[in-house]
Amino acid sequence: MDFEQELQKKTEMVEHIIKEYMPREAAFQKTVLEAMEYTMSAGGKRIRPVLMMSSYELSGGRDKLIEPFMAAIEMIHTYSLIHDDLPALDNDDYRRGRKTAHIVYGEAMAILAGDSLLNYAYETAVKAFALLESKYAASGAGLSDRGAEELRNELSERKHVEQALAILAAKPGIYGMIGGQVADVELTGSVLNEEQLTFIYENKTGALIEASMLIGGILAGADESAIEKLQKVAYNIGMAFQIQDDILDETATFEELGKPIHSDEKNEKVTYVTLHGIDASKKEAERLSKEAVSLLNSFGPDAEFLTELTEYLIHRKN
Ligand code: GRG
Repeated sequence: MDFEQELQKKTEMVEHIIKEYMPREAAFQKTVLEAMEYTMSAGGKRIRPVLMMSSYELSGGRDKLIEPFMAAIEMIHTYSLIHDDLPALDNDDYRRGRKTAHIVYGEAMAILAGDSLLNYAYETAVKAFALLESKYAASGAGLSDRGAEELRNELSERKHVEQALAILAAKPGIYGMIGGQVADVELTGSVLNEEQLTFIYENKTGALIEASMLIGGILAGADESAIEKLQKVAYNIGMAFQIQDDILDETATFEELGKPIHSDEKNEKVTYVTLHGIDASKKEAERLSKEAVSLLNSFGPDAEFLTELTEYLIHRKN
């Protein structure tokens, strides 16, 4: 497998799916749709939907049921970036190589665009039920003619969608991403201990990565032990991803990142890098990533893409 080619193919599929699911019709709310589209279409690595699709495929998933969830997780991630850049939070002027939403559309509209993306993510994800309905309606027969096995399959797939929705609701919330962000905001400027830093990373960054991989596994019908392994892999990827983000904030250029560098220093943020230095941070990202790879190896050769993606993420330059 040519990893770079496969990543590009998957990222293009994600772009296509996002386009398909973004809202189009607008009356007097036209400006907020433009602001949503502005930040969504600015690119970004699309790591969360790629991770979701890859863990779905690894778990044997083969149909379109995953697609509304892939679009939804990127909408939630993009909302978090729009809000994170606001003057009340990081007050950043650039993101994904463009002026941030509040610079272009004003603060009020950027807040509303973030809110709208969060809300629309759920409007999008519930479309998975409609996909299921047409899948089973297309299989032909009326209710009375349907075999017990087909009914069981439909019920089981509905259950998976419900479980995936519960994760999509919980992980971005107070026991996930927002919880981490609250601690990050409140503890900014103070010297963090290891427990506080871990809490922030697990939640602020890790929660959406975990949600992505869990939803992939659940929608494909993976068993409990596979789901448990996927969760551990996602945990390690999330922690390593944030440490690499900290490293890049110190070592990359504005052009590479498409957003300001040294923003942690500007915002007086204590990070893994400020606590342990660059070398130790690189070692920790390697360690977390190796652990994830060894868990992925237990899935066999089908995990090749995810394995390479895990390694790629800690060596990325943006
Ligand atoms: C509700 C006011 C309010 C704020 C919430 C929850 C939140 C804002 C922000 C937290 C999320 C955050 C910015 C976490 C950092 C995670 C991280 C490393 C983001 C960058 O992700 P990439 O590198 O970005 O995947 P691209 O642009 O590639 O998608």
